Amino acid sequence: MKRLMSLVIVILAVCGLLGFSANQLQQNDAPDGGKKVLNLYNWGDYIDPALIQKFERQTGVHVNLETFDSNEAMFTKIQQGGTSYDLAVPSDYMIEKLRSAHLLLPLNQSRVHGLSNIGHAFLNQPFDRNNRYSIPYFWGTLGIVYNDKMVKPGAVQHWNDLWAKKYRNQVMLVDSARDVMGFALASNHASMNTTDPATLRAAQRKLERLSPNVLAIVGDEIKMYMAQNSAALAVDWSGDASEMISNNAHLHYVVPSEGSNLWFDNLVIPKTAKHFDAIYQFLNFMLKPENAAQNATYVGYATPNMAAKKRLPKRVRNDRQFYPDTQTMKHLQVYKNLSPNMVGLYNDLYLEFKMHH
Ligand code: N2P
Repeated sequence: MKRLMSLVIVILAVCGLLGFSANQLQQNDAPDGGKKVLNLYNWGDYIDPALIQKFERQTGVHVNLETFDSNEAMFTKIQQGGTSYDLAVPSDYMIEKLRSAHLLLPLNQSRVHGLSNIGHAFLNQPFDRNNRYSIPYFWGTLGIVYNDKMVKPGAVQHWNDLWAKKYRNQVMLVDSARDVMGFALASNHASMNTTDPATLRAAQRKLERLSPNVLAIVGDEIKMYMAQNSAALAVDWSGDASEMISNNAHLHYVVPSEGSNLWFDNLVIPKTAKHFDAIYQFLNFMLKPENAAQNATYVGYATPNMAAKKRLPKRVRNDRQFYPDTQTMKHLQVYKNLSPNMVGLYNDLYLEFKMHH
């Protein structure tokens, strides 16, 4: 009986061990029922679908792509933890916020190959020193798109120009609290990172006065509307502008000289990540110059990958609108990670404007 008992114990122990190592395997390689997968959480229209297919063919990893349209929406989803994303693409200030909320895993630097392709200016940034958590993906600015069928070239140079009476129902805005509050602040020559409630309220009141000119506040559809000549003006990000321009030669992009936002979107590993082999395969795939160049050509945003940039046509890589020089970059402002109270105020004021509109 005693022998039988010990046999049972040994069998149970072996089963336990097997179960445990299967679990371990799942954590490291996550076969997910034999299928290798990568759960990618990205902005809409922010990766060439052909590249995803190429990655899947090369690695046998199936990519599940889910998209978001604002940093704030992405943060909430990651915080809720309902979906285990393996990689996400937040901007600068949001990387800091995710990190301080303990929602990111540090990178295993020894598994990352090709970081030397990234330009120095994009590494070791204040929002992530030594790139402990993030790998640069794209970067860009916020600015004004105008259609020369309706706006005289040179007539729109400053944020304040958007308020001109003649543009009634002619302005489209990209739906992003920080960016809309941001350009209203910049139009008042205030910091886009202000934490002064009175300054913020003044910017909000000014936005209310823009309402008669605002035709719509929209997401990625903004590119389609502008390409179809549906509005004279739009406030949007540089790469969206470049995509629109490639579809409609009447469109142009201006970054107001009194100030605008400069942003950096980086790949990070959310805490809930599971598929580590796939994660590093994907990071290394995207760091390859030929892949980063193909992606930049498709999405229209500026690549921080210098080896990839060299492969782009001269007219693209020398285009100062989409690759501003360091001098211009100095006049631009990177968003700071503000306190939850401040973020709340920015959002409330923005929602008030949206509601009245
Ligand atoms: C792409 C959105 C670009 C992200 N649709 C701007 N940070």
